[in-house]
Amino acid sequence: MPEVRIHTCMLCEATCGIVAQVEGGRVTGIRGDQQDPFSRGHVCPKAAAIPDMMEHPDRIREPMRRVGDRWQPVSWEDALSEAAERIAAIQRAHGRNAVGLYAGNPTVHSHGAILGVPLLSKALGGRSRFSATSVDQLPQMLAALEMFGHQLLFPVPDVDRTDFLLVLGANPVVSNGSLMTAPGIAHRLSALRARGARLVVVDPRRTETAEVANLHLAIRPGGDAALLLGMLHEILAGGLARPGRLARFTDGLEWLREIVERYPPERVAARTGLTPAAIRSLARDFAAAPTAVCYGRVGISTQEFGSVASWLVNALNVVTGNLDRAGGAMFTTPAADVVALNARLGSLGSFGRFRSRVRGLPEFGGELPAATLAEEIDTPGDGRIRGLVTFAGNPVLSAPNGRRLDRALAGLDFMVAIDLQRNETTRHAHLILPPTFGLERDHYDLVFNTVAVRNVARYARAAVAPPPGVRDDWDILLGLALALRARGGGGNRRNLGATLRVARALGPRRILGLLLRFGPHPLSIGALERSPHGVDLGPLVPRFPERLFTPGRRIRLVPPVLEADLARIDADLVAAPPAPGALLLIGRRRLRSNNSWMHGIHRLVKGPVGCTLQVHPDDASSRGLVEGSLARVRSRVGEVRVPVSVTDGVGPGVVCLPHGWGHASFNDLADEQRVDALCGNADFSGVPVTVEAAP
Ligand SMILES: Nc1nc2c(c(=O)[nH]1)N[C@H]1C(S)=C(S)[C@@H](COP(=O)(O)OP(=O)(O)OC[C@H]3O[C@@H](n4cnc5c(=O)[nH]c(N)nc54)[C@H](O)[C@@H]3O)O[C@H]1N2
Ligand SMILES: Nc1nc2c(c(=O)[nH]1)N[C@H]1C(S)=C(S)[C@@H](COP(=O)(O)OP(=O)(O)OC[C@H]3O[C@@H](n4cnc5c(=O)[nH]c(N)nc54)[C@H](O)[C@@H]3O)O[C@H]1N2
Ligand code: SF4
Ligand SMILES: [Mo]
Repeated sequence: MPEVRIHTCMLCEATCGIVAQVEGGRVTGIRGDQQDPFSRGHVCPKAAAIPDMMEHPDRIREPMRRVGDRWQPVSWEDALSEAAERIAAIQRAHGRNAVGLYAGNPTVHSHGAILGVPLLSKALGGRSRFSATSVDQLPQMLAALEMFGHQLLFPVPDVDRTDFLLVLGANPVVSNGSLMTAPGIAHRLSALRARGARLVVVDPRRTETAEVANLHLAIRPGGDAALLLGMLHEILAGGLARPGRLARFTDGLEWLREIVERYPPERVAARTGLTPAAIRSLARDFAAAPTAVCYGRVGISTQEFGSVASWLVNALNVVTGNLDRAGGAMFTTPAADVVALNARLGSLGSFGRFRSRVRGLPEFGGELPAATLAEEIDTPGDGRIRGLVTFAGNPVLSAPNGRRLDRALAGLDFMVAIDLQRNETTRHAHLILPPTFGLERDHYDLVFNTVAVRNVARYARAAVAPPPGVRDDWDILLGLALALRARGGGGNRRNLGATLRVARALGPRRILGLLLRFGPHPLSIGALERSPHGVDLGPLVPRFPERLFTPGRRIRLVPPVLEADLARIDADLVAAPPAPGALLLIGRRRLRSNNSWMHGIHRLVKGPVGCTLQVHPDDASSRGLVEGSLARVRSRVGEVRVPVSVTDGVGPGVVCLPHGWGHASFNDLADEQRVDALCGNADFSGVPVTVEAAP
């Protein structure tokens, strides 16, 4: 008899509730959970691929050791002690910074991993920490740290109640939302339109989200900071600012007005590719809406001016009175409050406490930018990275200049990867340690409940037993940390022994239980288990000024480091526009793929070719390219060959390629030297390329 088990999809930020059919210890089907108060039955095609991934023939089911290019199984005991031994030896000989750590995206999709990675990081010590943060939302964290005093205070667009949603550089209809956990976002956007609210999308490509919007504005890549300055000018110079109650605890309103005085729409328009009139009317419509929210994501974050753009998005919401109010950009009250926990542990965030060895890029939150990982490995000298741990990541496909990183990894003295598969990155490891996956483990969304459009909580128990040879990420991370400490790896660090002992005694379930018990809602894991479909804790409510972590609980509307970065915008505004015929490359996501790692699943990749270069008809014809023909795309750092798709969805001068594909990787073209110079976040938007018919 099939059993039915309730769980949560861990593949993207939407956190859809799922119902799994389990027969003979195997998951034989997945559907949306109609009784889930948050996701209400929504799922996308990826959910059905969870069991495919769990049962994939290429999945690694026991620890593997690489000898030359042969892989052989090894016991957990041998694997952990060998890994610790070799890491400790490198650190003894070359110092703590000689062993690096990269924590990839799925870290945030598992409470065991998000709690466990800091343990391994502490045991390794040193400064060579990297993660997906710096190829993603780092600028948005910097803006939150500087303006609100805490790097995790992400404003969430109140999509279900707003009268005007302005989307900059996000495509939630495909990505299913990011830093905005909103399962069934496409339905929520239709409901938004149906109630008469407006949706405006600013994006160089006419995206799937732009297709359902009232208005699409095709911006020139990297032009968002200029656009926002022009909009703020129109609002502040035009007397349209209405900060309301925010004025009581906001510093810098007058200062911002003086700053944006310098940026009338006529000055910034050319950089945006939009007309001054379009900028003015967008600003006026936004300011006039009863409630409105500007929401910016990957497209404004992974670009040259990501930090300034992220700051100005928040500033626009503040001056129009839309921050921290229903229908605007709000803050959650999560049941397990990791924002408050981090504050209590004294880690509000940090910026620029130290700099990277080779290029001098700044630290953020104890990490260095992933764009500098390859050069930190391949540049000789004191402090060079010689050993690496990767956790749930594939930076060869996800970080800029993947070719260089690929070569660098091949030169490491030792590498260990914690992952379920061999991929472009983990193939370089000497050891691969395989984790449980999918419905084989308990699940609670520690991270995504802090960015959800409603306050919700849901705890899922593992639905099936894992293959006997794998371990939970938590156990692997803690096990490696303990083994390292036993061998004196990393050197002496205060409290490490005590921290690891407490962590081992509690485990992730009891840590979560404590967070729930001392959180803002009276909840326990037991209570959540009695409501497996999830508990709705109500709509978001205003949290400021109490939730602010700045001195005196004030919003810093004009953080000095961000204001200083306007000098780069000023230079950019007078820079020569792209030469006629030049092409700028941007990225896209596809519904049936997930960053770098689900292309091995037949169910998802069958059908039309997904990895194509979108080219405008004019640019195609001037290069002799037609639909389906093979193009050679070249940048400063590399080249790929990829089939062409001719479409006016991209404007002339813009070409678009998805990232994460091994055979034609976007990041073989993305240049590791192109970063947001303020914080070192990768810049994937507007990579200069040449395109020609492949010989
Ligand atoms: N050009 C370009 N590059 C980009 C982006 C872009 O838009 N354009 N996007 C960037 C963004 S936003 C991100 S977040 C990064 C993501 O890039 P990465 O941080 O590299 O993450 P993924 O590509 O998702 O790789 C996930 C890996 O984790 C493994 N994995 C999956 N689940 C688990 C698990 O539960 N435990 C463990 N141990 N392993 C697991 C998978 O097998 C896979 O190998 O890419 C970035 N790179
Ligand atoms: N199906 C699927 N879902 C996913 C993922 C996936 O790989 N597949 N990845 C997950 C991850 S890790 C993340 S972080 C989220 C990301 O979620 P989103 O932020 O919604 O991601 P994208 O779809 O990459 O949207 C970024 C948009 O920015 C646009 N853009 C590029 N340059 C610029 C620019 O200079 N200015 C402006 N205004 N726009 C620009 C691009 O054309 C693109 O439409 O998605 C998550 N969900
Ligand atoms: S939208 Fe995201 S969370 Fe929902 S089923 Fe698809 S991948 Fe899973
Ligand atoms: Mo991401």
